[in-house]
Amino acid sequence: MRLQHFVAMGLTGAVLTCLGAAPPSSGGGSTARPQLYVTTPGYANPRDAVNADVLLDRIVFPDGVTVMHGDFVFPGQVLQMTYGGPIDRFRVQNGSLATVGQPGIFYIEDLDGNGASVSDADRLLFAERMELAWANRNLNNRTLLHAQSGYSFVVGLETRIWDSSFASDNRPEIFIFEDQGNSVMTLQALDDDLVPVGTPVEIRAVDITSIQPNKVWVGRWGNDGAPQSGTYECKVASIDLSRLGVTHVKWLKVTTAISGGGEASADLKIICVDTSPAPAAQTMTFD
Ligand SMILES: [Ca+2]
Ligand SMILES: [Ca+2]
Ligand SMILES: [Ca+2]
Ligand SMILES: [Ca+2]
Repeated sequence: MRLQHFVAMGLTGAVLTCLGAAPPSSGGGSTARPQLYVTTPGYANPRDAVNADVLLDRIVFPDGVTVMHGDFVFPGQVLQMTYGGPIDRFRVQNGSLATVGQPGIFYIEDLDGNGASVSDADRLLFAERMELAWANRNLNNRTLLHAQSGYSFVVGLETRIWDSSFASDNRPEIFIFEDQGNSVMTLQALDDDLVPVGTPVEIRAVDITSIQPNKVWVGRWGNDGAPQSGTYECKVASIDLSRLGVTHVKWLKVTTAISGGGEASADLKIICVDTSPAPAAQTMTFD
């Protein structure tokens, strides 16, 4: 037993060294935020890229741990889509000059071929559109809702993610990008049977803040996809899994609110990371 324990501790140390991490720290700095860097290929001024690619490149945590885009965990499935709002208001979108993600504007009501109303088929097809838009790191490729209405869905991540520390910590795992940071939504972890587990977390405008160290801007397009003047600031909510009351998660339910001040309708992109030691090693650490 003693030998097994020794081996397990050695493994934990090896994994942390591999990540280039200092040992997990519980000390101070709970307000320190990750730094999120974007690239805008072909555009020296990032604000000129708002009809093209605004690519999340890397996330640098306060302790120096860096996750490059190749290690991001994207949503892989969208299930149980609900939307009962008006037509001409809810869409998946991307810049017309985008090379990452399909360019253009896709309204939910149009997907079944009958643009007069939103059908069950529309909701299913829109969920597939969301999967495509969220499977990449282009922050322009996102959902947008222009109505005082709500929607909900279950999102399945490509892979299960584990908390970097089972206590509250400064390496959040879930990043929710939202235009202007003026929306309200509830995030709920689900188990593999899609049953709620842990604690629901309400994300309010105060939780959705400017990206650091530099603000990030995304595009505005009219109903026909034509660029509109100005830009939206892309803000982010960063959620440590401890806030959701779980140590790992693959399935999440997101429910956007229909009121809450400002433009309550949520414009979303979700990207996750996993900076944890191997799950078995982390479990051993807690023995
Ligand atoms: Ca329709
Ligand atoms: Ca964490
Ligand atoms: Ca944690
Ligand atoms: Ca918004």
